Order: sequence, then structure tokens, then C-alpha cells
Amino acid sequence: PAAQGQPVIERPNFDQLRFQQRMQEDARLEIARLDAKRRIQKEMVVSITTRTPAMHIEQDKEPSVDRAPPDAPGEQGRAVSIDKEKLSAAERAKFEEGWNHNAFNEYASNMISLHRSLPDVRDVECLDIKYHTVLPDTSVIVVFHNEAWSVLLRTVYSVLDRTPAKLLKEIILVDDASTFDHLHKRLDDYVAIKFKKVKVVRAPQREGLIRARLLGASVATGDVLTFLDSHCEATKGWLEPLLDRIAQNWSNVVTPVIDVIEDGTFKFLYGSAKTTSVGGFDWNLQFNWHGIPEEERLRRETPVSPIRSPTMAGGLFSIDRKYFNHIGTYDRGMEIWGGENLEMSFRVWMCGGTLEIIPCSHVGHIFRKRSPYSWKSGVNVVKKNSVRLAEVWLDDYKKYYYERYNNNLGEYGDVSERKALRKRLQCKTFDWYIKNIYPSLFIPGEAMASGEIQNEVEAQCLDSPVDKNAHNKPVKLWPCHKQGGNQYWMLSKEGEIRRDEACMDFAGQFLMIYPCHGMKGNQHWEYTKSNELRHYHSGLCIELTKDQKIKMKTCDGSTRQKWLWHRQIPD
Ligand code: LR7
Ligand code: MN
Repeated sequence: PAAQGQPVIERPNFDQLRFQQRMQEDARLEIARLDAKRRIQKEMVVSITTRTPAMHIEQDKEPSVDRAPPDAPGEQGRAVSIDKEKLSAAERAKFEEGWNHNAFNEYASNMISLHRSLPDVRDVECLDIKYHTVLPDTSVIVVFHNEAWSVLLRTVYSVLDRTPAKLLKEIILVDDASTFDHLHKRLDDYVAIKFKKVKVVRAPQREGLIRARLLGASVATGDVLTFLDSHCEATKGWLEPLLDRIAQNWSNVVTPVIDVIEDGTFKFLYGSAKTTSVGGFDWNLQFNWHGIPEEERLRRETPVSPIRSPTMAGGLFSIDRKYFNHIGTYDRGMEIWGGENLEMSFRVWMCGGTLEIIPCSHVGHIFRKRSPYSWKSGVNVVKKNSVRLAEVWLDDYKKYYYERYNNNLGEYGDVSERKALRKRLQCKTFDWYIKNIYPSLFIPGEAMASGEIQNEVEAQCLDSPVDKNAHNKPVKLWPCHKQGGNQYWMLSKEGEIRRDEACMDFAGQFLMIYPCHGMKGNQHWEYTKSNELRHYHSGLCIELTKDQKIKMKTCDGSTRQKWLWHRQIPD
């Protein structure tokens, strides 16, 4: 997922899934390729190191552990910029390998102190807040699969360095069957020598992040569980506001503001929490970010009061340990990655808890553009996980998700235990959740028309581009394929032509899609009685020109300006 604070709209349905499947496929191929490459390199390294031992020492050199001088690379969260072209061939190979293994710049990370300093990123209002003097303590649980050494240890040190000792019961590192060498004996030795509060727990086989977290939780003894991804940096004062909120009510599930550590430079980016985003989702069951809704803005007492969030990103949060168990931990049937964050979000809200973002708590996270590790072959795990959660929590609303797959759900295993949990906890309905917790969510069932939009003359359909963060991307023509996907549009009551959170938009130049803003304006359309798609503001109509292009033209009633929706609610 993209970064918090950026008004990024996760792009619609099939694109996203295709993108994700492609990403998985790419990751698998990548891993296979790297394994082969590594085998070859290993042989090479062996032959080189026997000749030049200096190289061997160079390879094992630790990134700086001592507190670094103020002008050292990356201090105060500054960027480390490396001109790859200036590196020697051998260094450049390491640079490339770092990116390949991790999907972030490990080479840059290795230049930065494991204790690097960060600015105090909190809003000034936070500095006056007094927290309870007696707070619960926490176990910090970090699951990892093939994490980079310096990145993993910087996560650990950032917690140790910036958490009052009495609040930190332990840090539990859960190894989800990593194959990287450095995560085995080297990690055990390091932990044994350097740390008192850090435990390493190992999953005997790859479990995925959900069951790995369950393993961590099962050995945790702190009052509160705090989950972090394995590539985070906690900032000054990050924990107290989280624990304080839980001390007030055990059913408060809280997340920090997630700042961005740039994948290429390790620059720590942050902004005022006053403009932070809250979590949402679309009908692909993809998590996304939104601005703080107006009602929530009005409800809050100060600009740094906790912000209710319909969903959470999933990686960074604190929860009372007993409440975690009470509310049903996680769904063990979920694999590898994905879906568990929405599942927990819906469950918490529907079963009596509260999900909040705490503006005075900031933790950085490395956002990357692809998943670097191998996924399960032959299974669309994100879909499987999402179907599981839809079956249990979405009631009738699940149909909007299933439509995307032509109701072909695939194998998703047994969810009867999760359904029993929902019953036992006497949770509210999904309809209640939508109406009370996420009223701004667009409901496809309320669409006036939906499906493909076909021209009356030719079997050509309006088609939106395959780009995750499409802003200003032109709407194109494509032969109608009846597969939904890029041709699945919805006409909202408000006159938007939507693909989930993306809207057809005409700003005077060309027809494009743009994140829906709900303010009509350039996104306001009228589907006329004579089947034209008329742009309200300009009065122009969408036309399929003779040279097979889309143009906005003066409405003239010609058949080239007539469009048929696949499904339409009769008026
Ligand atoms: O098989 C696996 N086993 C693991 O232990 C796969 C992953 N993992 C670990 C991995 O090493 C990492 O520590 O699980 C953690 C999350 O995986 P990432 O970092 O590859 O994924 P992500 O940052 O894109 O994941 C976000 O969405 C996930 C959905 O399942 C999880 O909820 C992640 O925790 C979540 N991360 C965040 O919320 C951080 C902020 C990102 C945003 C928005
Ligand atoms: Mn992550």
C-alpha cells in the first residue's frame, strides 16, 4: 500500500489484482533467478575469498553500531544519495543485489548507523500532553521473512533507544522461515551477545505474516501487544500515547501515524499529524487512505486527539493482549500476506471495539514498490484471504466483491470457526458498520447503472487505464470484452461515472480518470434519456470519432454520442 498522508487513491479492481498477481509472479521468478544467481555467486565468492581474504572481511563488515557523529550518513533522517555510476564494479554489484533481495536500497541502509538519530516529528501540541504515570507494558512483536540485516536491527534499536525501559517487556522477533543466511546463527549470536530483552522465535516452516504474528503473540507476556513490520523506525515518544489510550479502555486498538522511510534513500519523511489520513477500503477489498472525514474533524476536541479510522493498514498497531484474545486474534486460515488488516478492522468495530490513529505517535516504515519475497505458487492468496473475510464479515455486501470475480470464489477453506466467533461475540452487522463507521463509502448497489459502457454504433467500450495511481490518465476505447475489469463502470446517484474510487473527469482538455472528490464539478455527468453521456459543466458529450478516438464534442444527438450501459436501473 501507498503512504499515509499522501492523498493516494488505490486504483480499482482487476488492475490491482492483476498487478498483484503479476507482482507475485514476478517475485517468484525473481527469487528463482536470484537463487540461481546466488548459487553461482557463492561459488565465485568462495574462489575469490580464498585468494583475497580482504574481500571476505569487507563482506562481513557490520554497519556502524556506535552512535554516529551528527554529519554521518542518514543522521536526523536525512537521505543517503548514492551515485551508482561512481561505484566500483564490485560495489555496484552489491548495490544491485541489495535492491534485488529487498526491493529497497539495502546498500544505503548499510551506510547508516543502526542507531541513527531522527528529528522529533511530533506536533507541538503533543509536547504538553501528560500521560498516565502508570502505564501497561508491551511486548513488541516483529515478524520477518528475509529481512535485510541492518534494516531489521535498526528496527530493534529504534525501539530499544526510544522506549522507556519499564514500558518495554520484550521484543519478540519471529522468523517466518527465512532463507537468508544472516538471519540464522548470526542473528542468534548477535541477540545473545547484545540484547537482554530480545527473543527470537522461529516458525519451522513458512507460515505467512498472519500465523507468524500468532506465534509471536502466543509467547508474549506483556500487557499490550505492539506489532511492527521488520523495516520500521520508532520515533521519540512513540509508545506512551498508544499505551495511554489502551489504559483508558482495553478495547481501544490504536495505530501510530505511519511516516515514510524512502525505499531508495532512507530519508525519513513526515508531516503534521493534523493532515494525516485515515484508512478505508474499496470493493476489491483493497486498503486505501482518505482525508479525515468532516464529522470526525468536528467530533475531535483538539487537532491531536485520536482519530477514528474505519480500517487500518495492518502492520503497526497496539492492542491489549487480553483483548486481542477476547476479540479472536487473527484468522489462522489466512496465508502469507493480505486481508488480515481489514478482517481485524471490521471485527474490532463490529464487535464493540474502537480503531484509532494516535497523532502524537509516529513510526516510520519503508514503503516499497514490489514484494521481494516468494509467495505461494498457484494460489491467489490475497483473494483467498479476502474471500474468507468477506464470507464471515460482509453479509450481503460480499456480493460487490464477488461480482469482480464473476462469483467464482475459488478454494477458500473452512470459515465456520470464524463465523462461530462472530456469533459468540454478538457482533453488529456490516450494514451497521457501513452506516456508522464508514458512511462515505461508495456502495455499488446504489449505482443507477453499471457494467460496461458500449457505443451504440460499434462494439467499442470505454476503458480506463491500468495504472495504480492514475491521476489525469485518459479514458480510452477498447473492444468490449465483457470481463468487467477496466470496463466496469458505475453511475452514482450524484452523477459520477466511477470505477471504485476513480471518477471520469473532464477539465476541458480530454476525458480522464481522477480520484473521486465528491464535489461534482468536473466529475458531474448526466446520462440523458437519449443515451448521451453529457458533461454537466461544459455541456459537451462523449463521442466516438470516426478515427476511433474519444472526444468531447457539442451534443448533436448522433449515434456516435450514444452509449449503452450493460445494466441500468429503470426509472
Ligand atoms: O510470508 C511472509 N512472512 C512474513 O513474516 C510475508 C511477510 N512477512 C513479514 C514481512 O517481513 C514484514 O515484516 O510481514 C511484514 C509485512 O510484509 P511487507 O512489509 O512485505 O508488506 P506491506 O508493508 O506491504 O504490508 C502491509 O499490509 C500487509 C497486509 O497483509 C500487512 O498488514 C503489513 O503488516 C502491512 N504493513 C503496514 O501496515 C505498514 C504500513 C504500510 C501501509 C499502508
Ligand atoms: Mn512493510
